[in-house]
Amino acid sequence: MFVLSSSLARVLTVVGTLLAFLLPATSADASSPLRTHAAARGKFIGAALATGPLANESAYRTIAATEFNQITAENAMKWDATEPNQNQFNFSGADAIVNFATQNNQEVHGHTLVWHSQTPGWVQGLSASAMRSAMQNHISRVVGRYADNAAVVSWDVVNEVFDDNGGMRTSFWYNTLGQSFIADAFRAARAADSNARLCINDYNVEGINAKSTAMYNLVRSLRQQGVPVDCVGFQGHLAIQYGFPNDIQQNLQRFADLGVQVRITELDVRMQMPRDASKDATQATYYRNVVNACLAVTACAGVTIWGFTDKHSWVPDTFQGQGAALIYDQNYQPKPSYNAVHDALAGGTTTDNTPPTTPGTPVTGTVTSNSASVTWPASTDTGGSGLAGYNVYREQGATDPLLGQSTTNSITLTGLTPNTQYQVYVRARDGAGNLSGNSPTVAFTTQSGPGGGPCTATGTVQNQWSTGYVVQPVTVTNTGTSAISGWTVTFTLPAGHQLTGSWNASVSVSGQTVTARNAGYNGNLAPNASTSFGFQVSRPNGNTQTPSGYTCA
Ligand code: 9MR
Repeated sequence: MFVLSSSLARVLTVVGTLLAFLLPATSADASSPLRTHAAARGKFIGAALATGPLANESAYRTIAATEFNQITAENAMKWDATEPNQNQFNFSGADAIVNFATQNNQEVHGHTLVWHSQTPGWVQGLSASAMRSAMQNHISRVVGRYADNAAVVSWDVVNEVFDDNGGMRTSFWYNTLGQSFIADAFRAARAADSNARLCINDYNVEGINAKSTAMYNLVRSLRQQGVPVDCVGFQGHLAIQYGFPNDIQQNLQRFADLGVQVRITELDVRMQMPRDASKDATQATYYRNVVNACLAVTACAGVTIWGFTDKHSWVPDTFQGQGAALIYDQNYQPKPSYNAVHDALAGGTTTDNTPPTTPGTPVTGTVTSNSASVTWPASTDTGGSGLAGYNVYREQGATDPLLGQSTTNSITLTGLTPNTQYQVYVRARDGAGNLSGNSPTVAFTTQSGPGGGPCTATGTVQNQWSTGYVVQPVTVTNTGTSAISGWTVTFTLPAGHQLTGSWNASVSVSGQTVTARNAGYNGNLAPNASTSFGFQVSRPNGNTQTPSGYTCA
């Protein structure tokens, strides 16, 4: 009888798993999730997961399962979680992550075995020989637990062993054991799992600099000594205010040329809050560039994002005033950075010709003399580039002016003309510039405002007799290029003349100066439009003078 050796069985299982996630279940199209596109390119796209939201939030689980084919435990496999007291192991969180990944056909990267942070005090106080034994025991137990698990394929064996200048970090590991703890840790991991890919991981090593060069020299030297370093992890905690490491591809390639696998292990791109469209766009470019760098390097296995939703991210807790570092917002809506990752993985070969759905009927909120808030049922976009925002137009016949743009399904329109009726409608636009159909319109009228504008007034004497006269019409014309919503005409009565009546205006007299303001119904004048009012005056018998000095404002 032919019996598979356990290690051969394991290899076959691993191969099967790899094929399952590398081969797309369906061919990728614009609406496919990230993992489908990544698999089609032979890469993984991953996310670090936290056990709390994984247990408690279905939106978190759904996106984690749907979009990613690789998972890293954000905290659950660290020493303080797995061995809080010496030889008392707790794998509840780690198992939850591994089980989730197994159910969803995802590979797991173990993070992390030997680190200066999140390591219990009992380890830090040990003597050199006890610390070395404790480290080897920890690695053996943690790696050993998942050695036969097909989902768990790689480990961060040592994490962040360099300082930022390229020297060795003077951690308790280094201070107690010297640099030898690194090689010992890799050997212990290999002994615990002969198949897992063993990585060294660090931050600020994405570009070519003193720290990444120190890492490069260490990896080369360890491999020359036969230490089983298979892989280098570049964390990728970036910030848009500090610039992009433009030599990232070149850097990945120089490590690849040492014969190791490379991977982006903890990508996030933070910004100074608050978010805005321009920062989002810069962030999206950073994400796109990182993914493209990995795609361009054959030995780059994939990209893991450090979380996926801004709802759960380490950034705001660590960097005051910064955040929004991930590809979904707090409400699990994909951001421009999601589209950037998606489009990069899709190879830019997908062209989005599908416009978003037409927005629903808008409704108005607060309307003032020069502003109006408008809200509408949102659109969706399935074309791949994602919903970018909305344009709000005024219905005006042949060419409808654009009144404003919004990235959300509401807007406060400003700069409106007082006492004016507007009919507005909304069109959604996607990241590729496709515009949806027009929503139904909503009508509103702005309130009366102070009005005013360039205008002229001319009075015509219609009828006169020896003791009086009628001026009709006093023609008021809007001579400006925009509508006005009110006017004030002043003129002077000759000495001894008295106003005895007026119509179509609200008139007051001070000395011989008459001030006529528009009535409620004739204040609005479009450019070049006119209206009129009239008045009657009595004068001394035989006086033939009439008013003069008509001015309009
Ligand atoms: O995201 C992790 C956060 O929840 C923890 O509080 C923190 C503790 O140090 O570790 C964070 O993850 C780190 C990762 O393990 C190693 N590289 C840097 C990550 C961000 O600090």
